[in-house]
Amino acid sequence: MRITVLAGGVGGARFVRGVREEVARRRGGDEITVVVNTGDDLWLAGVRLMPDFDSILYALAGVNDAERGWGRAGETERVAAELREWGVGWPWFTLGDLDLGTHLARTSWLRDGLTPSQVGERLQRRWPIGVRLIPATDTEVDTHVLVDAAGLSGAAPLPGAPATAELHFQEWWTRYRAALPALAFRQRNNDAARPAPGVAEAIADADVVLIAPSNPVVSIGTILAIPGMRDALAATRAPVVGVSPIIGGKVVRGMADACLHAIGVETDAGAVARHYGARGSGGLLDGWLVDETDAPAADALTADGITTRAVPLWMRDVDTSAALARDALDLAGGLR
Ligand code: GDP
Ligand code: FO1
Ligand code: CA
Repeated sequence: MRITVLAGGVGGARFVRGVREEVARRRGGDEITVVVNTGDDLWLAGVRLMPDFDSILYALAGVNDAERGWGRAGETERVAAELREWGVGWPWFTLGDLDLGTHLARTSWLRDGLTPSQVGERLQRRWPIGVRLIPATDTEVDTHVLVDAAGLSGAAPLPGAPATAELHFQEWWTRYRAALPALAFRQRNNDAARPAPGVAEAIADADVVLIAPSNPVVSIGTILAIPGMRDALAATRAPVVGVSPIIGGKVVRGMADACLHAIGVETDAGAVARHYGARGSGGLLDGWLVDETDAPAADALTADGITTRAVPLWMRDVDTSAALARDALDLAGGLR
């Protein structure tokens, strides 16, 4: 069976680890392709970072810092301390020493002329992670956040200065912790973007497409916004099943609530499903998993064309992640 997953960083990594585990327990041999969000990517201190790609790569290789959710286990920060002294990069954004090795390798290969997806292939050669990771696009579409300029740190705005400002998503999140209300999210250069080689094929040829419980706006939304992506998802014969990142009206971690608020969607498992939409009416989803605490939403969603089941959604360890993957695959199996 060919399983294609759309995913962001931490929620994506936990879910994909579960899919890999569930496939191995069944019988193995299934092909898992993960289309990874690239909206969080950035240039910093002369190197290219791909945070969601690296989060999944490190987690599947078992070399991630599980507590923090990003970067490497056993990390040191000697280079970051030097960069701060030089005033290079962002003082609130730490590039760990081991992690910097990845960014230097990636940047070096990009400068040799490789595309981000080719670089991604090379990075995966180091560890036998058992799945294929592909950045959603090879075009740089870094997400920027439009905010009210009055909320920014620093001097008071000059008379006549623009009332709004655009920050890189990473500045909005790591510097301001999403406390500045987002007026809009913009992916620079998105019109010129196309799905990376292999992405449209992985969707078209899939037996099942899974939408990880990732941020619906800046992870999944960013993938879906790439021209050609929605058409590929609409055309596939595979059922498309999503998992809610919202449990009991709350995010499990991260800033999805602030992102959803910015686009006028309630932080609620049913509201996220309706935002994605039923495939039968031009949307994304055939099936949707909500947590047992959100079971009351299931019947109405099913009636609206999104077959919804309530199952335990907390991914506490590899067993609970695998159980969630099994529930998603079972739901998809019933929809095929
Ligand atoms: P990011 O790129 O690191 O922000 O990670 P993703 O976009 O892949 O996922 C972020 C989302 O994962 C957040 O909205 C969380 O609510 C969700 N999430 C994290 N852990 C869990 C979990 O155990 N279960 C579910 N259902 N969602 C989770
Ligand atoms: N998140 C932080 O909150 N602070 C950091 O200093 C930080 C550094 C960092 C470096 C490399 C990397 O791949 C990710 C890093 N992150 C950091 C995580 C990242 O900002 C976001 O959590 C994700 O992009 C959101 O998905
Ligand atoms: Ca992310």
